[in-house]
Amino acid sequence: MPAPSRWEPLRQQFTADGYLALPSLLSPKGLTELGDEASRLEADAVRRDFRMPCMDDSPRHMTTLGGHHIARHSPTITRLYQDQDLARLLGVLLGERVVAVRDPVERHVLNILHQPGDTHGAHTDDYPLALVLFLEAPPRPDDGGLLEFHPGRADLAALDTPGARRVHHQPADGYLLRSDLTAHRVTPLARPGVRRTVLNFAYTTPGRQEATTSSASLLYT
Ligand SMILES: O=C(O)CCC(=O)C(=O)O
Ligand SMILES: [Fe+2]
Repeated sequence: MPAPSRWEPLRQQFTADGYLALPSLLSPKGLTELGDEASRLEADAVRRDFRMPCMDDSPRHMTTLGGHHIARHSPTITRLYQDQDLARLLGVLLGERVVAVRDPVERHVLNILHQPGDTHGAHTDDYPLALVLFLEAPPRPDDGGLLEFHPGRADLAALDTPGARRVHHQPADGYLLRSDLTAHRVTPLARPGVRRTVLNFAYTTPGRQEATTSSASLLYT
């Protein structure tokens, strides 16, 4: 029998929770490079303030930039998204082969919360895996900007029931989310002067390339 992979405990944890923290995923150099890219791209990002009809009218107060724009203006981010070693590792953690999302809009996006009350309201994603990379984050948990999710529940109401979890992240952290089956949202920023900037890389499994909702086109085009 082959020795169990050293990733096996993490795979099990990810399967159980639908969430896996990846603290200090980015090196200091990686954080600086991606942070510079994000600052440059932010000039073209678009302010969004609306409720998402297909997600129980949950609020979106944030500034976003879709993957089609990122692909045109950031070879660095595109290259990182397509890194084969990264896709292989995500496949080990999911327990299935992982491939890039074909849709240029949703495959990699930039989400910026920068005003008090800014929030990315409750939803599930179209594709099974979200790898979220933190470029900026509020310093303290009571500053808001927490990821909130409910393991094993895709219904958005579950976010307000016992068992929902809230997690604070720092710049350079990442996390992996089983984002199609796990209801999630980002809590509102609680005070002026704090910012939260993430890159979200969406991945899928072979043969699953259809978006299931119109939410990405409403938020990113
Ligand atoms: O910003 C986050 O932590 C979550 C991002 C997210 O859920 C998304 O982009 O679909
Ligand atoms: Fe999401």
